[in-house]
Amino acid sequence: MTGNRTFTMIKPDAVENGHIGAILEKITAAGFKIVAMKYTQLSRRDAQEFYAIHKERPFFGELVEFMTRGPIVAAILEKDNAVDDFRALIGATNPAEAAEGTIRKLYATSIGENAVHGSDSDENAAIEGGFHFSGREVF
Ligand code: RTP
Ligand code: MG
Repeated sequence: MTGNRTFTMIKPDAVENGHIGAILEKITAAGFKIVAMKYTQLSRRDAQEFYAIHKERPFFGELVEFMTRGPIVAAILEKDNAVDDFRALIGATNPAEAAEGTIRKLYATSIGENAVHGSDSDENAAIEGGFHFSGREVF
């Protein structure tokens, strides 16, 4: 059992393809409560910092280009076991390997452009939420 919050982004591909509403519906139908949310666009510096853990990976440049090319929806979600349950809801990084009914299976187009982000640990959920939201923006 992990903590009760996770952080997500609806990535630029899913925003461009008109999937914000459907993805938020899946998230709330799965029992997550939205405790913070904003429509925003990452700067190059934001994306480089957010994905710093991947900076040596061959896809890092592509990832920064992708994540900055248009607006995203950023949100903090609350539910028991939030991190693990949300990663189950979004499915595998590569949509071709994602389980039926998962958000990536339904809305992602490729391993790079995979519709949504989900924190991978309680510690990162707190860091990532703090990166996007001040205390006054979390309810
Ligand atoms: P995320 O952090 O976005 O929730 O995704 P994840 O944990 O499932 O995957 P991660 O390994 O953390 O990778 C972060 C993001 O980098 C892009 N990526 N591209 N071209 C590639 O081979 C590749 N591999 C990863 C994806 O946008 C992935 O979500
Ligand atoms: Mg990750």
